[in-house]
Amino acid sequence: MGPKQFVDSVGEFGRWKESIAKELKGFRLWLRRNQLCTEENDSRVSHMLESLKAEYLTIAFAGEFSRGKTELINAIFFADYGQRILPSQAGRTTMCPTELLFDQSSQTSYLRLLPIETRLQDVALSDYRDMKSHWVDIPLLTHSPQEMAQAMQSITQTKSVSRVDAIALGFDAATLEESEEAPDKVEIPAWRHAIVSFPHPLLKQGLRIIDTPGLNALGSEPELTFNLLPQAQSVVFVLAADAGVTASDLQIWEEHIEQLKTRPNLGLYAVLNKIDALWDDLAGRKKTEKAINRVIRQTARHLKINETDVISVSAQKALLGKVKDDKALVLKSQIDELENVLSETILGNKESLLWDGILEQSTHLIEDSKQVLRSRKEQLESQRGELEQLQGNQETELRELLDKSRDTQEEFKKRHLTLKPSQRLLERQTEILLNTVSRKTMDEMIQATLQDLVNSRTTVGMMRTLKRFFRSIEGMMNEFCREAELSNKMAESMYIKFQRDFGIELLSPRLIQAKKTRRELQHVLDNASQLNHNLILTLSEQSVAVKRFFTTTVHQVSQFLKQVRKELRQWSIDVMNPLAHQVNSQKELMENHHEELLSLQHTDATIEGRLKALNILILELDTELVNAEDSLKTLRQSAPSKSSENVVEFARVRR
Ligand SMILES: Nc1nc2c(ncn2[C@@H]2O[C@H](COP(=O)(O)OP(=O)(O)OP(=O)(O)O)[C@@H](O)[C@H]2O)c(=O)[nH]1
Ligand SMILES: [Mg+2]
Repeated sequence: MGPKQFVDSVGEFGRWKESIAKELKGFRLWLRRNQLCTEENDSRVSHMLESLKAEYLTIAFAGEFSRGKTELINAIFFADYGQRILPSQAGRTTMCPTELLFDQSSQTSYLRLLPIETRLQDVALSDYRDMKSHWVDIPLLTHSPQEMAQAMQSITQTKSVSRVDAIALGFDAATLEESEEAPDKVEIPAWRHAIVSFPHPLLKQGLRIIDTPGLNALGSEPELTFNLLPQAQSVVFVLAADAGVTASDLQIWEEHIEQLKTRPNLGLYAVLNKIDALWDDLAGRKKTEKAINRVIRQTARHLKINETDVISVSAQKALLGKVKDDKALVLKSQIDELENVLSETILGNKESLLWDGILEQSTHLIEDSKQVLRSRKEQLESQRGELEQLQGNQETELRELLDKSRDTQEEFKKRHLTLKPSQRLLERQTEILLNTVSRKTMDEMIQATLQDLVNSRTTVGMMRTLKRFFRSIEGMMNEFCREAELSNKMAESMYIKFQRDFGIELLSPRLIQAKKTRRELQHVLDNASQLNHNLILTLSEQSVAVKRFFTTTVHQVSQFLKQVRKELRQWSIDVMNPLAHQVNSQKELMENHHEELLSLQHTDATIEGRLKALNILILELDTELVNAEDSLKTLRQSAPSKSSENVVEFARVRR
């Protein structure tokens, strides 16, 4: 129990990933051994291996300012440094969203800051990630906690600008604070986003922590609500026990957090921090407990969640207790419960998400490969059958057999040619399908909308334009579904024709799940509408709000479609591949066999010799089929451990 628990489960996650990687690498060797490691197969395995490496486990902290988000992060993750690493103090402290992670591609630790002025550009936050030149890098000296903490102070930096400039940058006029230096200026955060990379053991295992500032930071950076929070495995909404649920807590909850409840695989928790404010040594333990429970009940009622989803804790005492090694204080802070819940949901969800993707892909790959081997075996058996019949009268029959083998090869070549047109047809259909969701289609929609946005003078007009934009996306998806259905039909009939013409069994082709794609995009749009609604409510400068919202939505949809196009291209390869593999494999066997027959005629090689060789080949194939089956079985058995099944159960109860 205790802090070790979290470290342990993250470590387990790392080991689990390693064991899957090992199995996949073994399978790649199997593919090579059986001449099945085509470029596509090889890149699929590599892709799976990479996805294992890159996956982050993300916990995001959100809530009004001064509730203790940053203190909680210090207590859970950085107590070992013996001091506060992230700046946490009374009043507004964290000024920009801060990501803590371990960047494998960087040799050194860093604090990377994105200037607030980048908000003036119509570039989404996530696109800035790859543009290093826009960020300011501060090296981190990780051996010295003091210097680390010192560097982190940048996260609290602000600057003075005019009110007009602040509004143009997307800040809400109502919440702007007057600058102390000049009365006509206001104080705004100096940075838009911060990324901290350093080799903390948990971060090295793939954990990513997101700290967000309070005070409407979520409102002025739509991408946070839209992108960063929903991607997390756990979102922790922090409240303070001494304040209870205030109006501004509730506003943040309703506008940015509550909607996450519907997201599958996301653990959402309310944390009631600062319970030490309710500790009352004079009144005794029982009374204190009662007081805490009362606040928990109120919190649950206000947020409309279960009482069991409210976790009470004292971040400050937890940090103090850990630093001073005061076990009783750590226990009293109740930090253990929060750590347990986080480690269980976050790891369980991540494992199963990652797992679904890998299991699906590797099952395809293994089943396809097995099918090729099975056909190979069939052909070898039929060759063996023919040779066995031959064993009596060699001469004449051998000649007949040679003629037959030549004919079969000719026939095979001819059939192969007839396959081309239907392949080309499917390729063309894939192009048409890709076109329905192309960048160009999207660009045209964006341009039209932008034009209308500029022309419309009222918010109502702008909203109407946005609605039209949403409708045109729906239209695009309908078209996409129609074409996808056609593509699926073509793939199916191509497979049927192939099996009939070649007499080779195939697994049924993978189909495009167009309806699922449409549903997913709808989800993206629903979230967007919700956000739009909230933005219009919060930001006083509505034209700025609408424009920012539009940029973010467009970015989301574009990213989504990019992924769809990528999947479609993969689909087309996946559908064609088995045919090519089968044809090549059969062709090679036929040629081989023909040569062997020729050598029976001209050399002193014997039928018995050839039969023996065939038998060995068949046996080898049997072994390799068993090996493939074993690979698949091992992979299936590596499914997220029992503990994560409990987590699913647990999460269901908690919701
Ligand atoms: N008594 C008490 N004070 C706490 C506790 N946790 C945090 N605080 C104090 O509350 C103040 C605010 O804490 P922060 O961690 O900076 O709060 P935050 O939510 O990160 O605030 P912003 O960064 O401004 O959004 C600090 O002075 C902390 O020391 C706690 O459990 N008990
Ligand atoms: Mg903070």
